[in-house]
Amino acid sequence: MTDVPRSEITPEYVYLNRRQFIKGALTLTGAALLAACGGPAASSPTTSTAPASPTGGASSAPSLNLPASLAHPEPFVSVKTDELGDAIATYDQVTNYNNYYEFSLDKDGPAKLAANFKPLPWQVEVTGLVNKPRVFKMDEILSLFPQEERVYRLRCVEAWSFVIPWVGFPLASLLKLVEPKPEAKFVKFVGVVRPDEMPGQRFPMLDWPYVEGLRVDEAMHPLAILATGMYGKPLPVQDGAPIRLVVPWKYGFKSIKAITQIDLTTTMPATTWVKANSEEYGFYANVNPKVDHPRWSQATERRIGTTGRRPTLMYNGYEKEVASLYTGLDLVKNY
Ligand SMILES: Nc1nc2c(c(=O)[nH]1)N[C@H]1C(S)=C(S)[C@@H](COP(=O)(O)O)O[C@H]1N2
Ligand SMILES: [Mo]
Repeated sequence: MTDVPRSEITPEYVYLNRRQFIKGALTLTGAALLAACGGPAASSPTTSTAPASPTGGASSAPSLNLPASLAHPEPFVSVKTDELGDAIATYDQVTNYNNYYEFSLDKDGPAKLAANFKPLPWQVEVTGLVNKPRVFKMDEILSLFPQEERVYRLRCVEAWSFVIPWVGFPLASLLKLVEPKPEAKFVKFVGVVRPDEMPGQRFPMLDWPYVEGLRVDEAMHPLAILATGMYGKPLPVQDGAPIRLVVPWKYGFKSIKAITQIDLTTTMPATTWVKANSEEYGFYANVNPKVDHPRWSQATERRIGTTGRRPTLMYNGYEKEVASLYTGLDLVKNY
């Protein structure tokens, strides 16, 4: 698989998901839909019917042809480390040590409670200051935006971290499709509210739904992705199924899970952790070893699965890529 560009590989789960969606559609509406969908595509999920990429043109349209090397239930990930040489965490580590207060305050709580949550069907509504407001169903998201793997560090504000192989697509691709108006300055993300399926939401430990936000220029940065998978599989419920934000240069709480709405606004959104405690959590939340949390140092961190502590990197190691977003900004005031 070394001669196949990674961006052209369809992860196993994208293939499996489409097959599931197609199977579901057939169950619902039978042969009529098969005809309406154009026959071969509906009956053979290995034939590509995906439209051209909204950003890259026809040449980067996703292919549904599953490479033989991926025709097995193994992780999509083909590298073992991040670009700094640090090991990717194991799937077990990443799926059993989570922050997801809709479920539980315990790190192993979300994994234990995940089975009651139904990530499909799902849709993401894009509203506010855009020329083309739109509701994206999950299968549309998977076919409109070529899915690619991104190996990123995730650094929680609590000073622990993981290296995670996400699968997803640039948030910018979706935003370009809906065409933000010039007056849009912020992007607000809204999480799901399902107290029946998420026991933590039966208690007001946070103000539900979970809300996060970015400036539009941050949201358009190519490192910011919407993740639909990890380790070449669909996102597990405890990691934000079926779709979550990943902004690798910011503390983990910015990377909101289970997104149902994306709203473009002129004013800075009131985000969950700022509302909960604005002394301790700011809107920017850029990883910064020199700006401590009021109750602990941010100079070092614990990489889960390893011993000892390691220095925290400015912008979580993505300084070269993102520092220019913050030229002239006082990083102490704008924590
Ligand atoms: N909806 C929602 N998103 C959330 C959270 C949450 O409680 N609810 N926790 C955040 C925090 S604090 C972190 S560190 C990351 C953890 O992501 P992971 O569990 O996939 O490692 O998710 C973030 N996204
Ligand atoms: Mo976090």
